[in-house]
Amino acid sequence: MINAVRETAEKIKRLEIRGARNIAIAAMEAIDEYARHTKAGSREEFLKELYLVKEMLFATRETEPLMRNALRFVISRVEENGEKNMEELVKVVHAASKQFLSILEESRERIAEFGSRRIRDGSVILTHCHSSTVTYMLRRAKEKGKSFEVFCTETRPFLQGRITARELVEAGIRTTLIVDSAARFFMNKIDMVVVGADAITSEGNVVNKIGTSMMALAAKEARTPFYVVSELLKFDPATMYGDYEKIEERSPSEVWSKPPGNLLIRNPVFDVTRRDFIHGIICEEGIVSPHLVTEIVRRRHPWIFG
Ligand code: RI2
Repeated sequence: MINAVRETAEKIKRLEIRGARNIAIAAMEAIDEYARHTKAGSREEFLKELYLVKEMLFATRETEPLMRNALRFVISRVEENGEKNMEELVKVVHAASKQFLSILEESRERIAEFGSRRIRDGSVILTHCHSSTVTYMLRRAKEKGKSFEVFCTETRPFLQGRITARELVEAGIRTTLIVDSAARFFMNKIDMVVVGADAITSEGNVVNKIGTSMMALAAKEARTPFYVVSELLKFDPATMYGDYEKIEERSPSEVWSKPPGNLLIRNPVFDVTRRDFIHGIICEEGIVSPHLVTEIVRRRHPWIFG
């Protein structure tokens, strides 16, 4: 069964499974499936196996605190449970992974409600990359009868913006695709920028797809409100205790498959948008200031701090 986990891990690495939320869901399914097929004979052995699954999934992509929080949530339930019976322990993993998924689902629903209320009729919205949380919120606004249009960037080098474009067009939302570098050109027409997040740090900074911080700069210069749409579950507790959020850097071949020899290419996948550029984080607690995010996470999901 470890091969099934390895397969999930490979899919995450290759971006076949992508987006923080989808990655966390895949990790929950993988650990649950693994537990159900375990051959471990004792609680200790079982825990060792779960740690192995965790390490394998943690190693896939560096900037994925949602997945890390999800796996810690499940494994801590087994650690805290004195049960020695294997069947019972497997049930603990199953129940905890299901519980995490339902917390994630509930968060998305609440975000869609709060975020869709913030959208004004007739507004023009700009988004970057593909965030399933953002598109869900936009679709909710459309369902509620709000009239608005969306500009989305194509998002080099992996072009996830096309996924956003397709989803929005299918939802009947007037959508315009632009190249990333056209963001400032259109900014004066934009009423509101909304982006997703991969990580939220203890200082209220947000890590999201490369280019996000440039869009935030452009938005600030044009005095356009810039919102992050994210579950608080993407908060990284390690940043509270001194660690920096690691920024994944991927293969140069994603930028240029056959470059001239000796050319150096860099391909960081995420960047950090400082809290001063963020109007608000649209999250499961409502629309909150990034300055307060640590306390709000502590109130809503105290377990994240371990
Ligand atoms: P949801 C994506 O990263 C984007 O940066 C997006 O904003 C973020 O994940 C959150 O996506 P990648 O996995 O969790 O495509 O909202 O590198 O779907």
